[in-house]
Amino acid sequence: MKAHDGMYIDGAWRPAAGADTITVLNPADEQPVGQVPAGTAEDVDTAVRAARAALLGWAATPPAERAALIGAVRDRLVARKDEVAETVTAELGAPLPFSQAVHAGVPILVSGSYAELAATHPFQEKVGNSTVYLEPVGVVGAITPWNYPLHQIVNKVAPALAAGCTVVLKPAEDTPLTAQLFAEAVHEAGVPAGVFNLVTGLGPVAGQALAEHEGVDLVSFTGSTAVGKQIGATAGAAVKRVALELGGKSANVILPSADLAKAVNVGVANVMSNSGQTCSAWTRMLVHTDRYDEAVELAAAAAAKYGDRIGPVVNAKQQARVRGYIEKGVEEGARIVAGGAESPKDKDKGYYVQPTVFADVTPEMTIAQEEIFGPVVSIIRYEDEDDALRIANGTVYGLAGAVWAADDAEAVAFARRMDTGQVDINGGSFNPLAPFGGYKQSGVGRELGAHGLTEYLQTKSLQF
Ligand code: TXE
Repeated sequence: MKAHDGMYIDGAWRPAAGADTITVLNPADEQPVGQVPAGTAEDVDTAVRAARAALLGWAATPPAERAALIGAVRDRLVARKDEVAETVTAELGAPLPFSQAVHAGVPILVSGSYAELAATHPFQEKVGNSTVYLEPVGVVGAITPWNYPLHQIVNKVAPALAAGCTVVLKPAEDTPLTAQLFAEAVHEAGVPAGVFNLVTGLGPVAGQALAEHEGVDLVSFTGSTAVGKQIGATAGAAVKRVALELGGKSANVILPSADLAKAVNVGVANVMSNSGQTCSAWTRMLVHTDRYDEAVELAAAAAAKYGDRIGPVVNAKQQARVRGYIEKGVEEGARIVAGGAESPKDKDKGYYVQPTVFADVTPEMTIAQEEIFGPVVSIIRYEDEDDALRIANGTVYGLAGAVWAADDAEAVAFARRMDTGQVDINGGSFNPLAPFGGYKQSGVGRELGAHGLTEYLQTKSLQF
């Protein structure tokens, strides 16, 4: 894989301040696929200064021009779609068709939506005798995870640029090659120097330096709840804006009137997708006691079909973590009906985990409370709707979820009582304009659509 040995700062690839590097491994065969520089606080400082210097000019650029440049970035992603997919597959291990459709396809949709929104969003409004201007927050420090390497970047960079902010991105150390490809796309699109900057590096070094930098006005972070809390505390102490997209433990609530087979099959597919490394994954399947056994059987059969179709998890640490949760589930009395903690039989290399389904899971078990971030479904029994609601809302998280019922109205009535930011009704389908983000400890702020753009704006009102 092609890799740059520098940082993309102020419109050019520049040597890193230090000599340390990060070797990127392909999780499917554990072989190196590239090497990137491990940035330091000095690199972060250079990048933030470049972003600050570019801010006034970019903020003053008419929204239509900003929109055209975001559209040009999108066009470069379209032109290089195969390369994006191959790069994500190399560093995340995702099967190529999934990388094509989702890892490359979705960011194209999202950047396209921001090209349109940047041109049409009302950056000014009249309120009585006042004019309210929606102005860019300033320099954005974006810190992204590896699970959707390009999607997570575009979710932050596209609305930030649409708003008139400039950006310093610190991508995950597991997937920096996709971030370098994105920087190339930004460069080829003709986005002015300093508007977008990339510093690759380790979280506690480059990430922390970015989150703590005085020249950063807003930190937008997606990742673990533990690091999110730390970043939130740092931002709070500095009275700095922060957006946090953290973990989830979403409930897939199958009401008694639902088409059970469909709800179970789509539910299992939802968790197995991306090897379970999706923050919004419906990892808890809630089924009425009368249909519980039937659901368990259907889920076990569905998971078995995924055996050789899912990719590995991202790294050895994540593999050990997911296996640890599977072992914990057994220890606490849940029953494995598909998969298990052992490596899949046909894989002697790569960080693979078997698609796993647990039955007899009770709401307080560790596997029903903590984010596993692997291909593991926990099936929980409920007695009636109130019980289902209590279980659905009974974790510290509230990111996403699903409700299935014979008609949408019944599902909607239940969804309105859930403490969660996004619910798919009878299957749903991805909408790049719908706000995405968490209730409770799943985060602060929203991504996507006009709500996602608003995160990067601050208001100024002039009274007449
Ligand atoms: O996350 P980290 P990890 C969850 C998921 C997963 C767990 C651990 O449950 O199993 O988190 O994953 C940067 N200051 N999610 O360890 O460490 C880091 O370099 C500033 C959910 O990979 O939070 C990377 O760029 N930055 C999730 C980013 O934070 C720091 C997606 C995420 O890494 C930092 C990923 C620090 N001190 C994991 N430490 C989701 N919400 O989608 C690390 N980073």
